[in-house]
Amino acid sequence: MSGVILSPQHPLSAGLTSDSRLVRAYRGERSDATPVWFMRQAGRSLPEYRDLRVGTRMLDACLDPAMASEITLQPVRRHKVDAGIFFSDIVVPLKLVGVDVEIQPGRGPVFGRAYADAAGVAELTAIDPARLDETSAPITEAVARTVAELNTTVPAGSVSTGSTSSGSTPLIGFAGAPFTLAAYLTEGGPSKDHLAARTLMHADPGAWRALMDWTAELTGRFLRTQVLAGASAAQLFDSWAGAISLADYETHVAPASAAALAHVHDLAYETTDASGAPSTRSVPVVHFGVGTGELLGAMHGIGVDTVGVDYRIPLDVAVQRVGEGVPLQGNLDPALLAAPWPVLEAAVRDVLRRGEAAPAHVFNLGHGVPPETDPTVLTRVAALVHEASA
Ligand code: 1CP
Repeated sequence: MSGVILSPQHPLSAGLTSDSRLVRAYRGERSDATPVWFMRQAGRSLPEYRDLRVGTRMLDACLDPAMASEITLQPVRRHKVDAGIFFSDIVVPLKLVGVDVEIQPGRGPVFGRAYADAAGVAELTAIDPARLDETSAPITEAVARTVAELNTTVPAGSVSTGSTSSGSTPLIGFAGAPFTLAAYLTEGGPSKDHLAARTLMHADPGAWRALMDWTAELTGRFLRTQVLAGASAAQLFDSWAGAISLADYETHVAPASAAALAHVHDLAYETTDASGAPSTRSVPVVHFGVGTGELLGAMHGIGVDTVGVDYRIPLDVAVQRVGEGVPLQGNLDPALLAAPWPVLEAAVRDVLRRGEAAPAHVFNLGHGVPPETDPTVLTRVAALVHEASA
């Protein structure tokens, strides 16, 4: 793909987010404090979210630009985190091209059927992923509204620690990686061990390849849409990649993840470097999965700037697996959010200390915020991260 320069109004091009703590960390620079955001920071842990969602189904909320935007902003205002993550779901692009999928409360994405064999895959891949470009207006609008709000009302570094960062809080766009989407598509819904996907990749490598190629094209377009509309970084969630071996990851998964990311790798913005000379930078990309200790090097190898680490591996060990010079994101065990404050505080400080082994660190959890989390604890953790790292 040939390079595309983001519009001058894009927050990265306009200089609003290019020197934010988050974007600087994603390019390997440390700033006045370690940036922090939480996976699943929007959602059920927030009473204001539960109020807003009453009577609206999950996917309807995702496709209502005003609602999706408001839900995205809620945790940014409340916790003073250094990024918003776009409120959506990894199955939204499937819904937008006409796949029969809903999100069942307490369960997750459920499909009208399972796409577990060649016939199922043929039916699915008969849909043209380019259809997304005709149906993605609610995504573009929700991102644009969110970014406009972040630019005007939620300045970056609005913390009490004497911040020197300026501009506005960046929005992170995200998409599901092909394997994680395939884990749902082949089962027809959530599963524990993702057996159907692991079977198909060996039982019918041709059908698997077709499924992965199609999914990469669709999810890559979804990610690109968010960046073009104003997201300042992109995160690819391969949440369930930890279910497979390194060999299977390299052969049957990594090429499709790389193909998905090709949809954003060509997007760039113009800026000036430290000496004032003009330079072009690409949009930062983060890659995360759960239980991926064995895969971290390979997950970095598909061409990402920052690797997200789950809570099973200390960050200083992750540095050795990913290779030095790579910024890391993570990795407080979400279970600790319910522990007594002294225990939690010690764990936060430990994560920060181990994160010093990387050139830059974005503090996060090792997976999503549990729905029953006390939101005041998250606010306190965000403040502690800023204070302790300043
Ligand atoms: O009604 C509800 O509140 C439904 C719960 C919910 C929410 C709030 C689901 C269903 N998705 C979401 C939003 C969502 N999904 C976000 C929001 C932004 C934020 O972080 O604040 C994000 C990033 C996702 C991405 C997502 N969806 C992933 C990857 C991230 C991860 O947590 O690993 C995955 C695996 C999904 C599938 C999914 N959607 C919903 C659920 C409960 C699940 C997991 C189901 C399972 O266990 O397999």
